Amino acid sequence: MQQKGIGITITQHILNQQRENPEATGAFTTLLTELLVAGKVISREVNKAGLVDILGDTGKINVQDEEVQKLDLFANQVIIQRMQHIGQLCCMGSEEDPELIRIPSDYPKGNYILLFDPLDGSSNIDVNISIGTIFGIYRIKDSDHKGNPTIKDVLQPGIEQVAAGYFIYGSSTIMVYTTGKGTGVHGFTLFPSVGEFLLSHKDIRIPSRGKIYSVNESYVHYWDNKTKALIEYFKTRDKETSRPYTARYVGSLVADFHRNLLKGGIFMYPADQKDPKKPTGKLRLMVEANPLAMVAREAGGYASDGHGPILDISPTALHQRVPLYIGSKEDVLLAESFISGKRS
Ligand code: P6P
Repeated sequence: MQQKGIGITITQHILNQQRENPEATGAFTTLLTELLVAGKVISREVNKAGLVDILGDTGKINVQDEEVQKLDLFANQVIIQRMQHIGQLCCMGSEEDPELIRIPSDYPKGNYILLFDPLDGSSNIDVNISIGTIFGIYRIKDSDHKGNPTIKDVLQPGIEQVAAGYFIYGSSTIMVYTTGKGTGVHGFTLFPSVGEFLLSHKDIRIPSRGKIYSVNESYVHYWDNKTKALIEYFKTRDKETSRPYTARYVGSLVADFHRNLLKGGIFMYPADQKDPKKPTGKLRLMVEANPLAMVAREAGGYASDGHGPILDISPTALHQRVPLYIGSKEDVLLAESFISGKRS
């Protein structure tokens, strides 16, 4: 009887994509392959966090004024140290670092820019809720700058990403990514016994409309009336439009996004008056919204700041925050109609 294969590894999938891309030089393949190693190392530490004393905070505060958990720091270091020596990047940007991360002078530079949130949802680390790594990859526009890139080289609209995706460290570790241009969104599950990510979710398509809404409703008194009306809409009984929706909110963006990507639904982090320093909400454009917006769009969904596509926003700062409505296209367009005032 023929031995059942282990299926397609992500490495094979990336090489297949490279073969289909005539101008591919293998640089991108090298980049993604090394990112996979970083994901495996982080996955191992996340999964044994309960056993090893790396829980709890470091006492440090990051650029977002958030307590840095030891695993945050570890994940950040793993990605930086693994990715800086492969000769494919000219710089990096991390949610944990206020400034651009330069490639040390003794390492070769490349034409790609990696922006990432090393461990999103970190407040859930010690309660064993799924957390994740989010990444977006750009190509520097002027390769003459790759020796000394500036923030201007990095602040590109999300539509310019050449790839984007995330690792979700949960009951299993799954890597979901897309290289855009209609290549689809694919998910690969890590088989620790094999040490490989194997294709488990081929060509993910998000339902055009869902039945799930995800938002932290404890902030209702910090929202404006349009936002309140939108959330009320999802809670209102209406047989014709299959409402109310079901509320699901984990408090870990990658976990909430991944569930809605597979099942359909909308995740919302509206602008709020909770923190005067963050009037446009908590989530970051460059390392959270843009990568997930590319995945959503490539899977047939949509991501908006409430007025237009996330991917069209011209960034003004590495850590700028943005309201985020992301998921099933019809649900996000409806959210946009409420927030932009076209509908009440
Ligand atoms: P709140 C985690 O800290 C995070 O950045 C996202 O993963 C998550 O969606 C959001 O914050 C939760 O924020 O304000 O609802 O606790």
